[in-house]
Amino acid sequence: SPIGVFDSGLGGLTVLKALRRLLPNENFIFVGDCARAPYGGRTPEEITLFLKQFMEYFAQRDVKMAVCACNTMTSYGYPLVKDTTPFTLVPMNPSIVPAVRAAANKHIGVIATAATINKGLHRNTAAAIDKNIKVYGMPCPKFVPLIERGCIEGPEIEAAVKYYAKKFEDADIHALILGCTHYPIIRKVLAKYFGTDVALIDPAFETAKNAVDILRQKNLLNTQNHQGSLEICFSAQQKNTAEMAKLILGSDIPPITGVDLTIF
Ligand code: DGN
Repeated sequence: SPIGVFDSGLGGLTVLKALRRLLPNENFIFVGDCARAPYGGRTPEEITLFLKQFMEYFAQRDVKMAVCACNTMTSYGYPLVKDTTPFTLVPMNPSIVPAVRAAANKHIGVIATAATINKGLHRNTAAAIDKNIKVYGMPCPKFVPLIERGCIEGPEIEAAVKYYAKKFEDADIHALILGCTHYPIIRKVLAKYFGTDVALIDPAFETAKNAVDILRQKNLLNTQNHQGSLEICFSAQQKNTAEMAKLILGSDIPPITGVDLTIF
């Protein structure tokens, strides 16, 4: 059976990409809820409801695992539903460990949605690992709407990145966690304004590794030898959606289909 991967929008495709690289034989179903993105400014109740609707959808699709490719839903809905699904639900790994490894002074920046920063996903995980880690969290509400629109280079996104990078000026961070799955899409612009002394950490890799470990432990890895399939569904599409999906995945994509999550 397939593996579901889901996000509020296009961002989760960065996690799908990491998963497909590690698991080329698996069949994936990606669902992006573009109709209701961004989730970052929504209430905990709304975010939890949306996550539950994803769970109903994937239960109906009979997946063996679903990967929550969204830090916002990992922060809010995940703790409430994790033990209620008929399949394994994998949350985003906050990736504090690789960040600390890259930051000798233990000063780590986190950029994410307001919802994720407010919930303290990274701050709490860091405190549990090592009290000396300093986490500087910054909500970046300007990013997701721009990225969803395909505005991933040029003056508008540069101005937004410059604006948030400036807020880190006094923090002396040596690593920056991209705490929203949309942000690796603007990695080049982030690198330009945060500079070469700041390691950019993309949690997609740790998350994909977690998924592989769980599949292995549960003996759920697909042993067939041919290339796995890919299905991509969105609850809404813009003109540039297919183009963006192709750009993010770096490969040809199947025709994109529609999905209505509100019926669940
Ligand atoms: N990509 C999602 C995340 O990782 O938090 C959220 C994007 C959004 O809906 N604001």
